[in-house]
Amino acid sequence: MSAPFVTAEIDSQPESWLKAAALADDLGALLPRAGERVAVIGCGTSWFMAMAYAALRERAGLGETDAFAASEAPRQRRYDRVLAITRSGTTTEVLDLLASYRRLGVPTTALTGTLDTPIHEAADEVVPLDFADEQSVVQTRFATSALALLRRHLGEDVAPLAEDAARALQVPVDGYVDAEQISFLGTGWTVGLAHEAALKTREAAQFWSEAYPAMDYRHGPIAIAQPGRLVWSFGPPPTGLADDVAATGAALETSDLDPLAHLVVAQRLAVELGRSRGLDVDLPRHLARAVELPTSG
Ligand code: F1P
Repeated sequence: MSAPFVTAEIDSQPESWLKAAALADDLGALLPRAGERVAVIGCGTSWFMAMAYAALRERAGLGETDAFAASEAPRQRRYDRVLAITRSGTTTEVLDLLASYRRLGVPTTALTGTLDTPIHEAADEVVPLDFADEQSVVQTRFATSALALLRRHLGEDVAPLAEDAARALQVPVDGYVDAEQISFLGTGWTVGLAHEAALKTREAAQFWSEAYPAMDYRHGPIAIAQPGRLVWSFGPPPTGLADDVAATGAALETSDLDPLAHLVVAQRLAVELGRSRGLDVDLPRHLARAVELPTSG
């Protein structure tokens, strides 16, 4: 079996994050300004990056920031700005929602992986991350590069994150390939990463995974934990959770890497799980590069 596209795309993330950070320095004026009330929207992976950024921006004290799946965003709210994340630039729900906000007079900015797609008309401002676009249907590099760009815009230094991503490419994942199930957990901005990691294993490997805010895991989902299953924490687990997981017999994965780099490890595990099942990890069943729906008119 030849190496899938997604493997090269995962491996290129350290470099791609640095390029994204440089773009934030160049085009930062197009991104949400301090104090603006912002909604961040996307679908699938892009929605999960929106969740992560919204929590980080609000934590940084830069303004109220909501995140929505594009299909669920409240179309009547007069946000100061709407930020859309879409690799393809053609996702129907995103284009549709931006048209609604245009009618309301809400300014919009899009982060996209393409140069010549409908998003360039649908959004008022576009930040193109075409260097991070991908051949695999399964998103990895575009999503994490978009988040690296946004973290840079929040004032973070991306160089140490890129170094962590390079370390993440060396972490062995074969020890987890036999896991029967994984519950991914996060806190604050890493809840979005947990959802993204779980989506990766479902897309690339048809693997049973779930995702929760770490503090909510004890409110029911822990009933799934047992020997042979794995609990994966993005960021340190809340007090007492490691003991609670140990008591179930499930294994617990934690890391001292930046959580975005820890997501790179989860991406690699998703690919290994898919390959161990003989799947085409670049082209999951029932999925296309973008969901383009007939418009209701
Ligand atoms: C987002 C998305 C992906 C998903 C699939 C279909 O598209 O939902 O998250 O993995 O490939 O598209 P986009 O709006 O970011 O292009």
